Amino acid sequence: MLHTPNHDYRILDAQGAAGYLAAHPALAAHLGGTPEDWTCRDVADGNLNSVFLIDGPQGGLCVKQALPYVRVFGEGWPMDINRARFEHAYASRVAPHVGTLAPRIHHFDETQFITVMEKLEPHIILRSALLAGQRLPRAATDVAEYVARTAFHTSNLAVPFERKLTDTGVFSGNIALQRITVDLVFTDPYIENPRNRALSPHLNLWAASLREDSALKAAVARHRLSYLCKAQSLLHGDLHTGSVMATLDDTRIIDGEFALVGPTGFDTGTFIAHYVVAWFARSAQGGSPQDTASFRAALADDILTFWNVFATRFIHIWQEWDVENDGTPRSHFTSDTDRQALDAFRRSHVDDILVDTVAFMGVEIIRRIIGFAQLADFHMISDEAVRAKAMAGALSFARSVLLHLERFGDIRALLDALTEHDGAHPDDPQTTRSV
Ligand code: SR1
Ligand code: MG
Repeated sequence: MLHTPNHDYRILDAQGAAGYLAAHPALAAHLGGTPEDWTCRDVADGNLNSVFLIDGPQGGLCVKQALPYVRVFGEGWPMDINRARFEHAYASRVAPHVGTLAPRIHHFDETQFITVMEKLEPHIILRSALLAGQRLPRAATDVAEYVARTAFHTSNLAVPFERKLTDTGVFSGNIALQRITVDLVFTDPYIENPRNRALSPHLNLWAASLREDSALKAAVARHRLSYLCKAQSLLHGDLHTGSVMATLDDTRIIDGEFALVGPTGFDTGTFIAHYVVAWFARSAQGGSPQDTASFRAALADDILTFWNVFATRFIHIWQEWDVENDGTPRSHFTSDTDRQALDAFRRSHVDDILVDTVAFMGVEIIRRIIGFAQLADFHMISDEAVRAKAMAGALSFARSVLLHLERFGDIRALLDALTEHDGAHPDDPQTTRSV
């Protein structure tokens, strides 16, 4: 029997979503006309929630409802519906800092776990754009700006620790979704678990080799602990290219339901991981060698831009921030020498975030190939042997960076390593082990 959160909770279908708006005059006014004039589409695309777009003569709205189970799996995998509250709390907490980089939220319903927000048009999901070979050149810059702002302003570098601990308290309640991340991202890919969906039989040897790789599991343990313990800033918590909607000149970050206070590099690393996946998948997606090379060069460029914009903006926002905080109290940095030391500390702090970024990127890539939550980037490759080869390259790259983090103190080193792993073989997980 379906476990629902309260007696009044009802799962919406497309018609129900329109009816819901009709029953809320302030929302209906956005659409104009009467419900008979409206059209409603079910556009659910992610793993967890229902999403509907409703259009009227004057405008459109997006209605999102948290289901009490994992949408793509079904009722056999219950999922805490309170994630909608955390998504709303996250959106509210970051709103003063991110401006138009997030959609406008019009309404949140705590009983129905419904969020009504601005309908983004003509935005498309960033992953879909990349899959279609379309470049949205602002996206990497805008997401970097978003992460720099949210990471800085929710950290001890910006606010008194009391404020930071209040956030930590609120988001530490988001237990169910942190459990998903701990299991699906950090644990399942390194054990036999029926949820895993590694491409069989092609990647059986790779999956076994990851399970048997003690050094890799120790590296992953280090970063799993960091995810659990390193309370640096409020994270989006699931910042992949499916959590970004963009046009050529506008970018919005959506879907903050996995929010937690954690290591800043988890957001930056997750985002870069999905560009790396797009890079490895590209050669097998059927374009000409020239098209593949130029799209890959663009993706590498976007990764570089993303990191450089993040690092520069994070430091700049910090330099401009003249408000008391408990991370770097103003009373300690009054002379020129103090300020130089502070600047050096800023740079080393961002260098530390890069190390975390690279590590979390590696972990995210592995889980997207071995674990439950797979990606269209690879699954659109119909020839499984070809798909496995692209996946093996990405796995080899990810394992290598996790085992040799000391090599990646510079983002360019990461980009250079991409090509070294492009030829990794599905049948021979050991060949590239030392690369
Ligand atoms: C059961 S949920 C699987 C994945 O979907 C979400 O987007 C998160 O990435 C999660 O790990
Ligand atoms: Mg999502």
